[in-house]
Amino acid sequence: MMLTRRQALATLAASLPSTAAPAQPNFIVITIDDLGYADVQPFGDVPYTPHLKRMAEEGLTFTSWYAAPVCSPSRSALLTGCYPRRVGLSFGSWHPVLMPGDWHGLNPSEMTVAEVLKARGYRTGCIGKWHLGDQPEFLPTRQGFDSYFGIPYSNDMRPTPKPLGIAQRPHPPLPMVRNETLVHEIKDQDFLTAAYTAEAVSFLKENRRRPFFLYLPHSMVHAPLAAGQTWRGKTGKELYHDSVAEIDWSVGTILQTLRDLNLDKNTLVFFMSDNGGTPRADNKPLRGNKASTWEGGIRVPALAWWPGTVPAGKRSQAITSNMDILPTLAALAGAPLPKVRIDGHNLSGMLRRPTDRHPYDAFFYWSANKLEAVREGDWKLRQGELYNLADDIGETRNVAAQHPDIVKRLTARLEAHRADLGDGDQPGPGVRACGKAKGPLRFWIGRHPESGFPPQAPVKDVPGAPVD
Ligand SMILES: [Ca+2]
Repeated sequence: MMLTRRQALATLAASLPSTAAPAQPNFIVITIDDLGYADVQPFGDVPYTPHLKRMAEEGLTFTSWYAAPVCSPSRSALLTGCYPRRVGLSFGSWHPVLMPGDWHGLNPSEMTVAEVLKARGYRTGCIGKWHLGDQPEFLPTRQGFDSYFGIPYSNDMRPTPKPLGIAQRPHPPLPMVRNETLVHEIKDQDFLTAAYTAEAVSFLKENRRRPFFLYLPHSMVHAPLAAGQTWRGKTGKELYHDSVAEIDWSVGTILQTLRDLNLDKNTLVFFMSDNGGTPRADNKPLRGNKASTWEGGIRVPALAWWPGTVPAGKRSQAITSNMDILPTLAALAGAPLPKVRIDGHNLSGMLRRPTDRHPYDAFFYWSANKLEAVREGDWKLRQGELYNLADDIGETRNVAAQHPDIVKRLTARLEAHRADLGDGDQPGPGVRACGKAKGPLRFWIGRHPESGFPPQAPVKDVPGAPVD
């Protein structure tokens, strides 16, 4: 019997194992700004995050997922697969994170995960907070994203009655940008989470018939806090929790859209925070908050969901990180890695067969330009103090005196990392330069104060001033 080409292909398709993952799965990475470790289920015992609870029940929960202590470094790690220090973004041009009108940004020569996937034919979209440079050459549309909608930096970088806040100088009005065009001056942020969610749903519907990568970095739950009218008062607690509940709704809406479009079996979704929670968050049982290298500053809630491929209801204690996104998605898409050195690991095997085996021999904690800590297995050496995170997740008992051999080994780890990336003001040979804008520098709204920029006297370590 002669088969037509179509029949032959249908026969071949039918003979393939039905459990095989699709050749080019879709990817969604959702990050929440400043979400604390126990602010959502299954990490914390709260009643108002049912969608994340279900996502965890249907997917994989990472209990030792690491980001970076603050926004811009964390985002650089996620998009490049590198320690922020390696790509020159462990610190901004004069502040721990990038500012409006900043002359620094993620170097356009870095290959982002969006560029890796775009080269494999993926449609790529970024919706939300960018924060890797707001000058034209640094925008998402110049870093591999076909489309962008959102605020190009942090939602607190706006005019305030007392402009002596985080930046020690006034900010321009907060812009909403579509691709490379200003579309709106944001005054009230209550609409933000709903607007990003609606954009994401549109993106999924538009691209349902081709492989896509959606990066959705929410602006919430970073202060100034906001929530849509239907969410205000919903939890019976402070606005912060209402905002968390709305984020949960957003995640639920995205997963339901995938089910409705029959894309759920063909789409890997990651959920995580971009750094530890602020004092307003619940970071239990971790010590410390955002901007520190205690676990509470950098270890974040994270989930992976891909029904039929990622087994349901599993947990992993393995050391995993934002830096793993690029190598993992590249592997799943069959895309080559960037030619430069990266630090993340391919988790595609672990997604199918969850394990507690650490992909990292050692994981390093940078606080801005300072290398402050290293973790190897259950051991963490921080500023000369040794903690066993398996026995003492809250980092309450320094056991350095009892384990000089382990202190010595982890100190050697730190020295090896220093030999690669340097420390403080001394970059090592493995550091690549961040991007520097050619200028003239601009604000999205209003005139850039060229005369005062970059500031003659860098502002550092303002006592009491929140970072980011
Ligand atoms: Ca953040």
